[in-house]
Amino acid sequence: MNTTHKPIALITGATSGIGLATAYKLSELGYNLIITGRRKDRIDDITRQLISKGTDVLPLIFDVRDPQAVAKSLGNLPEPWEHIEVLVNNAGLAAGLEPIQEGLLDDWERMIDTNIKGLLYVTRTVSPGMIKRGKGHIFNIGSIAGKEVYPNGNVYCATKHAVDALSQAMRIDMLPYGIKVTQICPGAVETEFSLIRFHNDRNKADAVYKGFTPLKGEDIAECIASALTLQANICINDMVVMPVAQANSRNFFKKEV
Ligand code: NDP
Ligand code: 8X3
Repeated sequence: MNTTHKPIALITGATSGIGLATAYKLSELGYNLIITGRRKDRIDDITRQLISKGTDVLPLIFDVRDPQAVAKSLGNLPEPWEHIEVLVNNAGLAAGLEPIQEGLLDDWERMIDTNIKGLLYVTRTVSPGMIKRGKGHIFNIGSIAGKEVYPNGNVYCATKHAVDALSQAMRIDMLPYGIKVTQICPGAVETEFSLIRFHNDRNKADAVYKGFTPLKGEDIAECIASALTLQANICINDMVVMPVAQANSRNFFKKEV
């Protein structure tokens, strides 16, 4: 229930990693939160914790790949939850790391449907309210994989290049309404990302972060907060954020482990 007159932020994929850290950061900044994800147990637990910090929370369980579920969950929000000022399009994943000729169709569908179509469904539902109120800030979580391609990154890189293109495009569309669009493009962030990419192979996932200090979800939440708290006349369009030990998607400085 939203009982206080705090601004409202919606974060997709708040059950883990970057989305979870962003929920806590925006709670600290004084936002009431709509948090989403598919794992109800986690959403319930996070909701309890945020409420104990004085944040009002509307927890919503749905799959961003399902346009009907997105419309049902976000299309008719009760007052005052419909007054979303900040949208963080974060829900996303990589599945698989194979050359194109060996890729699994199911992995491809999941990435395309979540990273591109899910982001579109949510934005299509939420942005008209921002336009009506003449106020809003949309964050799209892209990736260094949306700026470069790397071996076997094929479809994941394509989805994040699409996020890059959509961020530029929606910035143009939102221009007359004063709505900011910021794309955040992280390098390696240690979350559940690699575990999902490698289909729950813990050894492969852990190996990704060996020999250097990756970013944490909290680091990306700080970047979102820094763009969000600038003066009204400033918009950070694009932020590429790397661990110090990572120059680009392929060049890491790793210590022997
Ligand atoms: P996590 O796997 O830790 O978190 C992913 C979040 O997305 C979870 O909350 C998950 O919730 C949600 N999600 C995934 N699929 C769906 C779906 N179909 N419907 C609804 N929610 C979904 O990964 P990260 O925090 O690392 O990833 C967040 C974003 O950051 C992604 O877009 C990713 O591509 C991007 N990114 C990550 C980087 C990294 O190195 N970690 C680097 C660059 C970008 P649930 O399972 O409960 O539905
Ligand atoms: C996640 C970072 O380099 O694994 O988007 O694609 S990377």
